[in-house]
Amino acid sequence: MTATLHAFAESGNAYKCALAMRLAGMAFEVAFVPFFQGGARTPEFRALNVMGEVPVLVHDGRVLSQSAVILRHVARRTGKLAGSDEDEVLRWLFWDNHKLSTQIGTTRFLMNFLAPDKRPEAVIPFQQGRLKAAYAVLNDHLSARDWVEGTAPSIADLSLCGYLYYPEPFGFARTDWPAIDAWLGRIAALPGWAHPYDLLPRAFPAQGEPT
Ligand SMILES: N[C@@H](CCC(=O)N[C@@H](CS)C(=O)NCC(=O)O)C(=O)O
Repeated sequence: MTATLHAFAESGNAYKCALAMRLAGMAFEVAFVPFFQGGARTPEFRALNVMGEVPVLVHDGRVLSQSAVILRHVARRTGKLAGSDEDEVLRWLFWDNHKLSTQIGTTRFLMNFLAPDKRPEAVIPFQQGRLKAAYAVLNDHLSARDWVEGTAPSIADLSLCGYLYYPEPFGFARTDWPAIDAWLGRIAALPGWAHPYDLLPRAFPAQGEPT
């Protein structure tokens, strides 16, 4: 049965799952979640994921949430992108969830998607400071290697890169982090790679684009 990803393009957590399925050649369709209209807070969505979080993957009678769990499911089902050391892959998935993707998601939300009068201005530089330390860790790790784990792209790479292709500002410039920049280029060169805004339906279409 074809998998259904409940998603919207501005979600880096949804993007990393969509990208993994695309690169692994796993067919999926998208159920758009109108997140900014409360689409992850409805009783119907809570019945899928009590956490009220996007993404959710429905596949073969299973309902999976948490991008790391979905990524692992894709790797297991397709036999691709699993990496060579399961513990090391898991280690980076946890680190990404704790120190990178979640922090970027919050910072980018505050800076771009929240009404300016509701923005907690003091929080943003604090978050950006924490993120700078995380970019340094990732940049150091990638300075002597092509991929986060092993010698081929894995779900660890896809989890970590999930928020780093977006155009909205959140305090990250690829040019400041040469090893991250080169690695993002390597991922974007993989056959089938697509930018988040070309892979999933957007909540905020760019000005002038059809909705
Ligand atoms: N650790 C989760 C994070 C998921 C997450 O925070 N998703 C955002 C959208 S990108 C969300 O649904 N946020 C709603 C909330 O925090 O209540 C994952 O990796 O899937």
